[in-house]
This record gives sequence, structure tokens and C-alpha cells, in this order.
Amino acid sequence: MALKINLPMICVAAITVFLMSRGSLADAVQNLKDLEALQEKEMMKQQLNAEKKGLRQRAHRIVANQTTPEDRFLHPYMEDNLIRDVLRSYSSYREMILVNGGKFIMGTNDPYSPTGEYPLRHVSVNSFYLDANPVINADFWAFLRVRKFYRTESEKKGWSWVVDLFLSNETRQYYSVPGARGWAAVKKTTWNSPEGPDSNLENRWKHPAVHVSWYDARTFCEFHHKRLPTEAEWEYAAKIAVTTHAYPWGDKWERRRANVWQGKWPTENKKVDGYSITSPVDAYVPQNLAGFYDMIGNVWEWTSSLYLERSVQPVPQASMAVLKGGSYVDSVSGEVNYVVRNGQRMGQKQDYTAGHVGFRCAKDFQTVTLKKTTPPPPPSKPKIRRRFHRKMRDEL
Ligand SMILES: [Ca+2]
Repeated sequence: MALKINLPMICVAAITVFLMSRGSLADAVQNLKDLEALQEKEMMKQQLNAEKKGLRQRAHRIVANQTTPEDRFLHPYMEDNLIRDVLRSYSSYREMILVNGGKFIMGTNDPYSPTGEYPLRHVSVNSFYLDANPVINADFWAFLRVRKFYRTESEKKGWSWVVDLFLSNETRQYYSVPGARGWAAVKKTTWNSPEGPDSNLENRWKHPAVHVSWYDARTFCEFHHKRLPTEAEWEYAAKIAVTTHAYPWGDKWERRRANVWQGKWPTENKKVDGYSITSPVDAYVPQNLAGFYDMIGNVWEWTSSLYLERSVQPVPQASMAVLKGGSYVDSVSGEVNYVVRNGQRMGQKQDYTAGHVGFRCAKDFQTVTLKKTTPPPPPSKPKIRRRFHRKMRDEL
């Protein structure tokens, strides 16, 4: 019986043998995907470099709103979560933005400025890194888990300032002492019980850490090999794309850009912006082109600068530090507490703690210089074995 030769079968067999000899098809597809990913990464790198060259006076990164679904985050109160797992799940909240140094205009022409902003002047800052958002509760929790014996200022004092409107009836009756202008000094209030002993941080891990003093903020930053920004650095970063304008995005107030107070202080909070107390640090889109979140509104932020009444004869007030940005208890018009704007400032003692004060960290920019690689020494010349040559010559 003659064997029928089927041509397609031979082709399939040949290809199969070929593929078997070169690895499986799946491997080949995977290799291709890897290569494409590598190419894409390279292209992004080139694009970023091009952007850097075009944005010399601005920051290097432009960020879109990157709100992540809540279920992707690990919550510290769950006992079996290790610190590193919690930190990893909140890693996008620890980004720093490189700000290229330069000059900008700071201050006002009003010699009687109540916030001491006089005079109007040119200020220059060196390049530096600044946190893209205020430090969040999850990171502060992790810091205190590592520094187990560190006690925050409000824990040491045993109380902190809270807006009276946010207290429960029980806390108001048994734990609080009324203060001025709608505030109350509340016992057992600290970073993880922000409105008194019956409050907690549930659903607030992405909110800024509050009830932290200047000392607490400085200790946290130093723990992460960072530092607090100066007032000039903070304001330069806020104004990075708009120079002298009132808000990080321009001159005109825009709704849903910052968490401030709407309503009659201190008894009414309409929360038109969606939040009555603090808000997640990425609740709104970044406030400027550089990608900074929550520069104005939400919480005041500590700086490393001393609070100076800049009158004609500046008088340093050594026991106070500058806070920037305004908070959820401040307003656009100034009818309620401070006017929220880029240049706004407040002075508080370094041990001051309250529910509307947080911070973000900065870091020096150091130019990375590549190490000079020394070229390998030239190959040494082969030693001439004279005796051998002499012998060879003799033989010849
Ligand atoms: Ca609000």
C-alpha cells in the first residue's frame, strides 16, 4: 500500500519541530510583550526628558487626578497587616515633586498687613523636593508604629483644639472647655481621636494627619530624612505656574478645588464642597500644573520659618512658626476666619496642636553626579624570555 504524502501535514510537523527546538510559542509571545513594554518605557523616559527641558522654571511632573478605589488600601486597624504592607498600599501618597529653583514675588505693599506679609519683594529659592500632598494618617500611623516610644505633643498635653460644632454631646459635656471663636479645648484628643475620645480614624486614612505640633512634624520629616519646607519654598511651590496670582490655579476662585468653610461660623457648615471637617488629600484635582494637592484649604501646614511681623522695623517672634495655606475652617471671602490664598500666613507657637493643622515635608535637591569610571589598565606587554631566544638563536 502506497503511503500518501500530505503536504500541509508535513508543513505543520516541520513548524512544530522548529518551534520545539526554539522554545514554546507562549514563550515567544511573552518575549515580544516584554520587548514592547521595554520600548514603551524607553519612549516614556524620552518624553519625560523632553518635558523637563521645556519646563525649566516649573516642576517636572504633571499629574492627573489619580483617585484610587478604597478597597485597594489596607487599613492599619486590621491587626494582621504589616507596616510595610500598609505603607506599600499608600505609596502613591508619598510622592515628592522636584521644584526647580528661581525667583518670585512675595508679600504685599500694605505696611499694616495684619499677617505681617509686608513688604512686597523678590525672593529666590534653590531647587528642592516637596511632598505632593500633606502627610496622611496612614503614614503617621506607620511612623508611630516604628517609633513606639514617641509621644506626640497632644498626647503629652492630654488635650487639643477642636471646632466645637464637631463634638458629640457627651464630649462637649464631659471633656471640653470652651475656647474663643467657636473652638474648644478637648481632653483625650490626639491624631487618632481627632474630635475627642469617642472619635477615630475610620475612613480617614487618606486624610491629612492633624493635631500634630511643629515638633511632631519636624520629627516625622527627620525620621524620613526630610525636613519642613521654608515659608518661601512653600509659597513658591504654590505659585509655581501662576506667579503672583491669588490661588495655585489662577486669580478666579473655582469650586471643587479646595476644602474650605461655607456657612455661618461657627454654628453652620453647609459643606458645599462635600466635606465639613478634613477631606482626603486627593479629594480634588491637583491645584496647580506642577501636581501639588491641597496647597490651600483642608489643613494649615507647618513651615520651618519663624513668624515675623514684617512691619517697617521687623521684630522676630522667636517662639512662633509660620503656617501656610488656610484650612477647612477658613473661607474664600474672609467672612469666616482667614482668607484662603497663596500668600496667607498664620503664626502659632511650636507646641500648638489643633484639628485643622497638618504638614508636608521637603528635601534638598542634590545634583547627582555620575562617578567617573576609570578605564581599565592597558594589557601589559608579554615579557621577553631572553634566555629562550638566545637558545633558539644558538640552535639556529
Ligand atoms: Ca468644607
